[in-house]
Amino acid sequence: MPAVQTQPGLVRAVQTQPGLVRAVLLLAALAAAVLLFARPPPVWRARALAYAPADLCESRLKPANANLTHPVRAAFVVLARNSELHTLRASIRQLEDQFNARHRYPYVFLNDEPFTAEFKQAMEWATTGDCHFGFVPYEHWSMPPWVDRPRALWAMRAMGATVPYGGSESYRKMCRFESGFFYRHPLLDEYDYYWRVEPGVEFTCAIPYDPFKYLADTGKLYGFAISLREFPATVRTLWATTNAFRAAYPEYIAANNTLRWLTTPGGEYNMCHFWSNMEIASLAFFRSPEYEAYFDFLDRAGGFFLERWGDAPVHSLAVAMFLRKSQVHFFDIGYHHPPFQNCPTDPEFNARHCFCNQNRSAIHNSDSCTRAWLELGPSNA
Ligand SMILES: Nc1nc2c(ncn2[C@@H]2O[C@H](COP(=O)(O)OP(=O)(O)OP(=O)(O)O)[C@@H](O)[C@H]2O)c(=O)[nH]1
Ligand SMILES: [Mg+2]
Repeated sequence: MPAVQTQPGLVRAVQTQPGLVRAVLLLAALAAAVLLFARPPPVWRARALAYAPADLCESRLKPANANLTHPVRAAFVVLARNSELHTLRASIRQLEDQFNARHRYPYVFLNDEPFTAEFKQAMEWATTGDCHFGFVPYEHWSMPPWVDRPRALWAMRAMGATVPYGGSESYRKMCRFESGFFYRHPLLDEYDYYWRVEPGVEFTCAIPYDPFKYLADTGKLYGFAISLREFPATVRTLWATTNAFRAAYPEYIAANNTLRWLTTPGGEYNMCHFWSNMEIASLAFFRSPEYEAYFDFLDRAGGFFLERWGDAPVHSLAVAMFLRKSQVHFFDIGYHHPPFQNCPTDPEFNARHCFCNQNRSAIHNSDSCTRAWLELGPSNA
């Protein structure tokens, strides 16, 4: 029959040998299902891999620290690449000599790739505190699926070399991680305070007291050494998004907040931020419902990738919204993250305990916001 001859081959086959074809189709469907669930897309796979026990804690505890108890549950937190071993070791040697050899606070090292045995051994030897090495899971180190990736790549190309790391996707992943995920890493669960340390920084004075204990004793929640102004191109819509957050969650904004420190007379963001590469802070602050709601709100807006929102302005805006001035402390310690530094103001302390030049301190720079912070005065404390 002509009608049968013009039918597509599959239909014809179903009609002539229905049992066989149905079996083949069933097998194909089964194979597709197996493939789909055995090889889920990257985010799902990462969730299964996240925090594999072997990555969590590979440290051998230093025998001398077996019975050591600290006044505060605190740790240094270092995000670093294996390739930064030598610059990091130099920073840690200074931190140990100026402070930690007398306290032996532990270290948590985090990386989006597994640390090498060489890196771990070098850190164990450079430090007096116990070392813990952690892996950052994929979902904490990636562009989230709701961000328009072609638009983000276009934005990166457009920003390119106009600002530092303007064209870098990995820098954006780092900023997102330092904004919203470092404090959720299970290796930090046993700590209440953290001190962020980066490869290549210098500690240029003795630190004759315990900054962790200082925060705990005074009830302060956030400490910084340097403040600066952000590159406006990196945060074009951060202030508008923050204002949208404030409108959505008015109950989270502290009555006597310090938003006035980072706003212009016209009510815009003045770009001031605490330089987050050196912050000593309460982890409870970051784990609070208000901070997490703020980070999630920003993350949904996509600005970590569609622009280049830095963790420093994000932390600072959160501090300004959620804390009172009396809960924030300027640590006048000797600290150098090129190209800026803080060198203590007290001349005698400086002469006795430092190798920095006070004239070079960032506080004298017109881009510093530290004087403005100190001059906010106790009125809203
Ligand atoms: N594991 C890992 N760590 C990174 C990566 N990118 C940056 N970091 C770490 O994140 C922190 C901030 O990165 P930096 O390159 O120092 O960024 P920055 O302080 O804004 O700029 P510079 O210090 O001037 O380069 C440092 O502790 C780096 O070691 C990365 O791709 N992988
Ligand atoms: Mg740095």
